[in-house]
Amino acid sequence: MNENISRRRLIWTGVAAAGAAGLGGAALFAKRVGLIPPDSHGLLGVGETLTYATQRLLVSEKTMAREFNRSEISSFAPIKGNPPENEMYERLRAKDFADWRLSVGGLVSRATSFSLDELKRMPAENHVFLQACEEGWSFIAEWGGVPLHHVLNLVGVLPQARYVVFFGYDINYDAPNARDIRGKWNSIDMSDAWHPQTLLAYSMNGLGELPVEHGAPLRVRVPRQLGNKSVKYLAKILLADSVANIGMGLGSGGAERGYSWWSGI
Ligand SMILES: Nc1nc2c(c(=O)[nH]1)N[C@H]1C(S)=C(S)[C@@H](COP(=O)(O)O)O[C@H]1N2
Ligand SMILES: [Mo]
Repeated sequence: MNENISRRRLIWTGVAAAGAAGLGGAALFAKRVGLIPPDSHGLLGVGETLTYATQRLLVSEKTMAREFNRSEISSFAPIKGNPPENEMYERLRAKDFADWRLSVGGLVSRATSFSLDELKRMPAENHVFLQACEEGWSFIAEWGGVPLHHVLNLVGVLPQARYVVFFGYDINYDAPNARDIRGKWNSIDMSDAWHPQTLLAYSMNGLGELPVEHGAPLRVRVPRQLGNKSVKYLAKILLADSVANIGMGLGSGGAERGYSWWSGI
């Protein structure tokens, strides 16, 4: 048995034993070993913790999301969320996003901003994934872009980083106080952040660009989570050791509206 597996087994036994002693005990144990999601307080939180801890322990960190053939691409791609209605975005869009930049900062060695051209010159990949919304619909589409891990390596992620947080132009991403941020922001843990299939996508279904409604000029695609993690119209990516001071501190705008932060599929 390799070390990793035996550690997993040990931790899992601990969670199960703590579970037998009461749900609160399981949550406490999960917290000690770093398996606690950000929306884990209150009664609902105990369940959220067990779901997250169970998935993270039982599913290998590098489990691949299913990939489809191009022939399976859906003829219709539903849309959830309107393009940003603000002057800043309109101005960027009017110039085909030539002046748009993605800023990547927080717990990194070199905070950097990237133009769309710079991102397009990085190693590109195409993936055909299913995107499923928490509302019950789904579609298959091809996404082209640069793997998030490539950009993370360029900026140099500091060891304290535990979350990658995504902000789009349809919210107040540059609020002076991060606690005031509201709307469709989201965050993932480092397992999803380093995952080989997590993509910063600037192209859809072979178009060479993203249709505005699907998140132009750049969105993230997190293929092992529901669609809400795949934040569109990206403005800013933040590496953080905690999400407690962002918005209401639950790790995503969705969690503030009663959805689970963890949206594994
Ligand atoms: N910035 C931003 N990102 C977003 C949303 C949004 O409204 N704004 N909607 C989310 C939800 S709930 C889903 S299901 C997917 C939908 O992506 P699509 O419109 O390309 O189908 O985008 C996600 N990313
Ligand atoms: Mo969604």
